[in-house]
Amino acid sequence: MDQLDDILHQDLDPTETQEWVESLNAVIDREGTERAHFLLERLVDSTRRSGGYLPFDPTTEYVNTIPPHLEAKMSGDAAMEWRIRTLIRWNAMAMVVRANRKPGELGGHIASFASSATLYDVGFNHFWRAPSADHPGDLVFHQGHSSPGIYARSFLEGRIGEEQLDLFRMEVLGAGRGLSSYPHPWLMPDYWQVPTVSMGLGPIQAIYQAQFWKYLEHRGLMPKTDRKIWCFMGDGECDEPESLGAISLAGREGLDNLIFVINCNLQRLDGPVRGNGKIIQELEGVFRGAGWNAIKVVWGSYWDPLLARDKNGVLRKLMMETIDGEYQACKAFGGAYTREHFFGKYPETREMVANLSDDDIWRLNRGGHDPHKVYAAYHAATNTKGMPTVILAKTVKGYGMGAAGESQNPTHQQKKLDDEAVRHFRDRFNIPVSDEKLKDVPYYHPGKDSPEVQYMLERRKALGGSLPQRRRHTDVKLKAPDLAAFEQITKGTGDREISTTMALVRGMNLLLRDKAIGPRIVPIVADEARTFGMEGMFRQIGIYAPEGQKYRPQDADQLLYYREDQKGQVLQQGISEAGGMASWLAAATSYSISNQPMLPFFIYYSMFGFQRIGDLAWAAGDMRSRGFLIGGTSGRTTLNGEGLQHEDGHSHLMAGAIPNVRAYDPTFSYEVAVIMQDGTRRMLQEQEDVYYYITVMNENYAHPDLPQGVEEGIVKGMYLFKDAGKPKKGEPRVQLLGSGTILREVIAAAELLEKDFGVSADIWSVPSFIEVRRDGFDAERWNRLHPEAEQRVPYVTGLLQGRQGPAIAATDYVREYADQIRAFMPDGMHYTVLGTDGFGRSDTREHLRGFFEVDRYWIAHAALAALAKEGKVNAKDVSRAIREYKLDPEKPNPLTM
Ligand SMILES: Cc1ncc(C[n+]2csc(CCOP(=O)(O)OP(=O)(O)O)c2C)c(N)n1
Ligand SMILES: [Mg+2]
Repeated sequence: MDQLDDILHQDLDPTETQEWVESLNAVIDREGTERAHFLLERLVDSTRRSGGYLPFDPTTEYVNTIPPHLEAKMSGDAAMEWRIRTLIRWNAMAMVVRANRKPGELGGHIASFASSATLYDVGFNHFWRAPSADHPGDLVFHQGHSSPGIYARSFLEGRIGEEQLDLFRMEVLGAGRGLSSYPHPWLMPDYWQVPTVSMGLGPIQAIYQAQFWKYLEHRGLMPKTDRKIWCFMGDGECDEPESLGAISLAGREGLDNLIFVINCNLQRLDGPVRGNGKIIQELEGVFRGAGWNAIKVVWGSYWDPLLARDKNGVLRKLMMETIDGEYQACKAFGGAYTREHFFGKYPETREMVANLSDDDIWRLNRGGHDPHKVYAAYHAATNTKGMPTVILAKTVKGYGMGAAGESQNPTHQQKKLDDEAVRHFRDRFNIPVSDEKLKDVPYYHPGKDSPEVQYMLERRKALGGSLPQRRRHTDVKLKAPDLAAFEQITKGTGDREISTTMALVRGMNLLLRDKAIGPRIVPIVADEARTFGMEGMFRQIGIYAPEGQKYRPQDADQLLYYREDQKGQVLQQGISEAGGMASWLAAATSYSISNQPMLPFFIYYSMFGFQRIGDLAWAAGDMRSRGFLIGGTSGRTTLNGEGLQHEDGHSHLMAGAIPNVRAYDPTFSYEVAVIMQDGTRRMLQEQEDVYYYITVMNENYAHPDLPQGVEEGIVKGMYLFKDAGKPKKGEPRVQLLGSGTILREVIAAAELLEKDFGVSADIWSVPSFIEVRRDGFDAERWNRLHPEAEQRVPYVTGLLQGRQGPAIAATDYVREYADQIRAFMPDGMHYTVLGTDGFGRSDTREHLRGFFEVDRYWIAHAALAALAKEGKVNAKDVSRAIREYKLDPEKPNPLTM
């Protein structure tokens, strides 16, 4: 890069250069910039053909991308907007400072919004449309820790009262009226649409949301519109892999409904983002390389006259040479310092500011603080066709905070301004708060009839209403098909052996046939459709491709060829689970964001789910997502040949930590059917804010018919699969529990126990230990709080009460999974849990289940050991089982291997 800089910035023959530049300018004047571009490309081409090495230079000069004469002019009243912005700034600061003068260490941020206030204001005043009868509305991803500024605007608009501002970060006390620290739809379901404060999740979601909007349009579910997604993010946030990891998709698919606004205040939490470099240049290169329209808003209008006088380019050269650490120091140390250390570097630039006072130099503003420059950039972005836009806006962190925070390294954490700093803030922005009142840092509202508020409201009215706002329910009414519609999978398979994955895919196909719901099914894969037997969908409903299929697929002569289509329904996200998940999130919140209820199924290797994209799954709960996540080839021993990094024995525990996830590990196809039907009903028909996690397996076996009356038990997480009847006198009895494929080992263990030891067993299928656990803890809590009322019996306690013998559970998951319900065993019933603790490895299923001690022999042995403890069988019987079933007592614990 340094070498390239040298080549590009050393002028060996300035006169010759000047002649070329003049010729080019003549072309621009006469025929326009397109013609000039054409000529330049030809010259580059010609140089390359002659053997010249022209490395790609992805960056442009360190000045605004839009030259002053091409700036769209702002239509509003700039003075009024400045005034409004100062009030927003003040109130945002006041809410954080007031919160932190109370006991409790509530935290909050001032400096970030201080740097981005203008970027938000111009959007709110001129660009962002709320949903209305005429427009579906734009979607704004706010930088999470800038939320005080957004609340402050709502306060002026009259949507949030003073007492509510004082409930910032006090949501328990606020009881529904508190203001959440960051954007959280879960906590403020009428206000925030997307959680963003986990850095990187906003940008990746914005990209897939934009793709999903195009998908809805191409598939005819929504009319084509000019609605836009605006994603605000920090320059430091760009370091997260999620932030930039999917930008090439946006470039490739030409997502012109997407605008990133990167607030480049050159600082993150600890210090400079690129002290030794230039973050704006770096990002410009990255985004341009990925096919984005990059608009730099580096300098404010006060620089225009200086730049206009920079005929020999020395100022531009200086701007380019100066690194971010130095730019930060200029803002931290003021005008005199800037004159000396910046302009003073070259005689030409020193001379340029000779007539300016130190204060004038200090006022030379950065682009992101100049509403005119920001407006021009937003205008250009919204009018860009065929590509996404990134706006790189240079700002000052802690703008207006003076010595308390402006461009200071620790400013991100500054939340307790002292009286002097508050006074400075007031004076800097001319806030009408008297000296006496200053110590309380009071909020300031100019009154609802004031010109400021009237102006704001008028602007918002013209743009369709206030923002942010969130839709809780869609008005599209849908009815879930009855269970009868799933007959194909509630009926047994006879001798035919299938996997639960096949059952699930059949279930999806049945839903696809439903006239109303069918088009709303969104199958999403991360390059694993074939793994899960979904390739039939390629042909049948097509793979979404915005450009259609411009080539003849290799397998065109096959029945199930790889069919890409503009109207395709399957979202094939390539090898990106984060992308698949972000895509799923867009579909799963479409009921709210686009008033279009959709039912997404994202199917993936379960190991690459909650573990890999866990933070997006957590955000999914926050966002009140509705849809199915399908953990394919799940279980530590069921996916037999893939080893340690594929064999999942714990995703259910992670799923179970998310409050609104309903997680199931079904064994039989009818269980899959009941869960799918129930989920479709709850999410699409009843519009409950829950989402489902279903693990499915690739092990083939025969499936029985749906037994009578077990539907409710399946949904609640446990039902009696086989009743051994009343025990005969003296016959030992056990209660066997299991889920997923290991339930089949449990069933086989019951046969062994009967045949080899005369022990009978009731068998319980437990498709969700999580649901059973939740019910149990809920009942327990209620009972503690209502000591004199009739006590609730936890569901599992009720089922097992009166049954005889110890209980033994086995699953293909770590022991904690089935152990979750231990507390709710009826009094006196011992509970033994088997599970697959330890790292997976490759071998046959049979060997793996022996290794992890969850096969039929280990289960039967555990049952005998439990009976022996109760004195129902002899220790010798347990030894006989160890001998006859060839269990090695000296085998090391698989946890340690
Ligand atoms: C995944 C994640 N890691 C860390 C944080 C903590 N954090 C909050 S803001 C911040 C600094 C952000 O810097 P930048 O993106 O430049 O935003 P700015 O405040 O400068 O606008 C950090 C590290 C977070 N919110 N999310
Ligand atoms: Mg920053």
